Amino acid sequence: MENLNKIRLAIIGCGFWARYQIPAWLELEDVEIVALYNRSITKANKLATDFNITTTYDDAEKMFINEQLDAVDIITDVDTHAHFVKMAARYGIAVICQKPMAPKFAVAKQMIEITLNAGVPFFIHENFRWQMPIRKVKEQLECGIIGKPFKARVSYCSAFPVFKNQPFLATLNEFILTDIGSHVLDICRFLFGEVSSLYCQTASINPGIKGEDVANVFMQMKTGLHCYAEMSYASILEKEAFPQTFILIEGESGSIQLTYDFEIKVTTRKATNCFIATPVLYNWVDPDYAVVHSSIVDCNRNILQSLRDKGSTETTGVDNFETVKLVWAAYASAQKNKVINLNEFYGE
Ligand code: 89Y
Repeated sequence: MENLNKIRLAIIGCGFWARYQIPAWLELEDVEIVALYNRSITKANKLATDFNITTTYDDAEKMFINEQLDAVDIITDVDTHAHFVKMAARYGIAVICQKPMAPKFAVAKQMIEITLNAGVPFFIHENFRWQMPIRKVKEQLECGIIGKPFKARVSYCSAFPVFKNQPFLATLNEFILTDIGSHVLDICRFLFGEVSSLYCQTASINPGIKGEDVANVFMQMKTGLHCYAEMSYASILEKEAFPQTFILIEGESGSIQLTYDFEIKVTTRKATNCFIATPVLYNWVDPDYAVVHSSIVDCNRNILQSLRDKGSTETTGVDNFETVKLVWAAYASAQKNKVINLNEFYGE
């Protein structure tokens, strides 16, 4: 018998990420995927068959008209996010959208305004902060064992050929700060709070792509903590670690390090304690992306809490807009070779 209490969800976009986003939703009991949209119906039909979903569309308007929906999950390339967010707002349907929110700052701002004015709940699927090892680092930080943190490094450096699975990324004029910077800078906010100023330098190493593939961002957080976020897809290293983020936090009484293969080391003057924060390995994850794919479930669960009126969501559009601001302040800093004071830059 159909469970009428299930959240009725439609998926917009059937590309690379939908293949993981869908099984991640299906890990949660009270969600039903009622329809898939894709501009090419063949792709939608293929995914529908694989996941036993009965209804597909190649016309999104028709889907909004025909289906009784509680929410849509937009999993298209970034340049069409605004189009579908506006459509959902017009139909008064809650909307979840992949990161990065938009290809440009002004478009993201407009998406926030449109959803707020329509009174439509708007969430960003920002999953890196939901990775098990990163949640564990936060727990260690909050338990106070290292005292007040004063300095941190958050590193994401790899040479993994991401353009094979996501060819669209190679065509972006602004690449690494929008694609991975959205995640890495969000992790910095998640761990250390908001930023007061930043300085960034970028570089383009891979001649086969349009945008920059290296970015180094130095931030002063509002707490006074110094945070260095480094990201690169041009780093040919002894040990390829894609898609792991490494973290080192130094505090007045010790340090916390997240290193290869999810090992966390907590050091005080007395000792170093190590443990492994292995992500849940669902049977549908691609081993190359395991820690990311696994975090999709926790990110979705947290969004579901709001859809069910049972709690709040960390990655709302409004919250994620603070990350969007960091991305575009970083580009401005790199372009002008200047330190950007966030409040002054955004006239706040
Ligand atoms: O698009 C990116 C993401 O969200 O995680 C890794 C990725 O697939 C390539 O940088």
